[in-house]
Amino acid sequence: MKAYQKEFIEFAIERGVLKFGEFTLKSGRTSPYFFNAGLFNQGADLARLGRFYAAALEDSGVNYDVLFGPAYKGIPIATAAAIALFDGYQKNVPYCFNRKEKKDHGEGGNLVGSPLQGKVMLVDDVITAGTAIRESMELVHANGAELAGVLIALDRQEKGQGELSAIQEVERDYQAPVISIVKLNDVIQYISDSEELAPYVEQVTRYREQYGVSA
Ligand code: OMP
Repeated sequence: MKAYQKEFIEFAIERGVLKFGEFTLKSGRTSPYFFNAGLFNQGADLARLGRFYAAALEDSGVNYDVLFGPAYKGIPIATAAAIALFDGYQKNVPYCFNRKEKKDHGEGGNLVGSPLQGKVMLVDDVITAGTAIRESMELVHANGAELAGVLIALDRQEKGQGELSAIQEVERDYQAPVISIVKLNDVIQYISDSEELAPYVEQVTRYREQYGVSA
């Protein structure tokens, strides 16, 4: 685990974003941990969050033309990442986002910001079963753009519809990498090393045995 990844887990725990207990997921699975990116809800959080996304993106070496933040949670994340790429790496990257409600007056359409074209880096919070990503892909394709990659905070490393992880399915179906700041394996390593959180290791490991993938 790299230093920025450990710092990110610490940051998420400190802000109550990464929690341990019992949670029901969108997929119906009962999970011993949950990542609620909505609790990064202050200016300082957003500034730090943007720097972590930018670091993971730079670390990946993947090329892209535009950042796309799907409504709603992807919007502040893509915005913060674009600012951090400029501040930290002198990269002036175009970004755009969609509105969920289609506008029928003014400029029309449901995209805001830079045109959604070329190689798109889709920026979001978490992928579990991949449903949210598939919805966004319809927009990317409808605009004649292609997917450069998907950038998320946490890869839960869970099975999707079959034996592959939702992320492996996305990579297979769209031929593009999924980049994450941290993965479940990093979280397990982190809590194993923490006196306070070590009691959760067993439940989280059991969950990984039931729903996880090895890769
Ligand atoms: P999928 O659309 O199944 O990939 O799930 C992604 C969504 O699940 C996220 O956008 C959240 O709404 C929600 N989620 C989290 O935010 N954090 C988690 O740790 C787990 C989930 C989830 O419900 O699976």
